[in-house]
Amino acid sequence: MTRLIHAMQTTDIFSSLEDLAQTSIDLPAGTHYLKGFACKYAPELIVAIKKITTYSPFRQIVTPGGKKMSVTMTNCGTYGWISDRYGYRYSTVDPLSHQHWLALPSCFVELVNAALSHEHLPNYQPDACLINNYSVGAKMGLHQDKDEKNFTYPIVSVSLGLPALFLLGGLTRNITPRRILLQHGDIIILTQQSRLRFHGVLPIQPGYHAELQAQRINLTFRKVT
Ligand code: MD3
Ligand code: FE
Repeated sequence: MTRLIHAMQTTDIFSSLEDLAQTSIDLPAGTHYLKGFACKYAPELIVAIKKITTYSPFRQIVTPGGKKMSVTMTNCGTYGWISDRYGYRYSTVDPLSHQHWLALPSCFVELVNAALSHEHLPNYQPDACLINNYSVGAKMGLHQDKDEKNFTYPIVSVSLGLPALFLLGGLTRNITPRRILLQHGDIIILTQQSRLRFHGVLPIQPGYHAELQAQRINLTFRKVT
């Protein structure tokens, strides 16, 4: 019932039918899609994000190839994901401030643990949270997440604000990705056979969200070490 109401309130470019279909679509093994799971946590998450971005502001990332990403990023937790001309890596220190990242807020940890429990997945304590900020038009090209030491820990992703079409590909780049609509409050968990899938995000379409205005924020939780 909650899902239906959620879908009917959708006033973006995606049709309610496509949205409803995706709540029952069969996802590949190791992909868990929790529609709207984080909605009730969102106000608290957004307050915490404001505190984190005041301390470590969103910044544009340069890839080792010298290209600027359209997504701006920051981090909290023991490890933050960073990139510069020397490559991608995790660092305990914010390269802008030379200070450690802020600790994971308790509401972040509680949400991750609630989502993992809901899916009957083993609990773990994330040591990294990458916070991606998408303005209208921002996108993320197909890539794999391979900078972590142990791929047996799931990645938990929380979407807030404007919707996005998420691309979930295969274990090689040549496989046509499927498109999954990620809306405010949706959680996707990637584990086992899906952990190393290629994935990306199509350009964010113009829109307005009551809590985040013309912005999409994605929280990605990981265990790095
Ligand atoms: C599928 N972020 O930060 S989150 C990233 O919406 C990243 O900001 C996207 O890809 C975003 O690296 C997607 C969902 C996600 C995260 C990790 C994955 C999907 C994944 C790892 C393997 C397969
Ligand atoms: Fe990724």
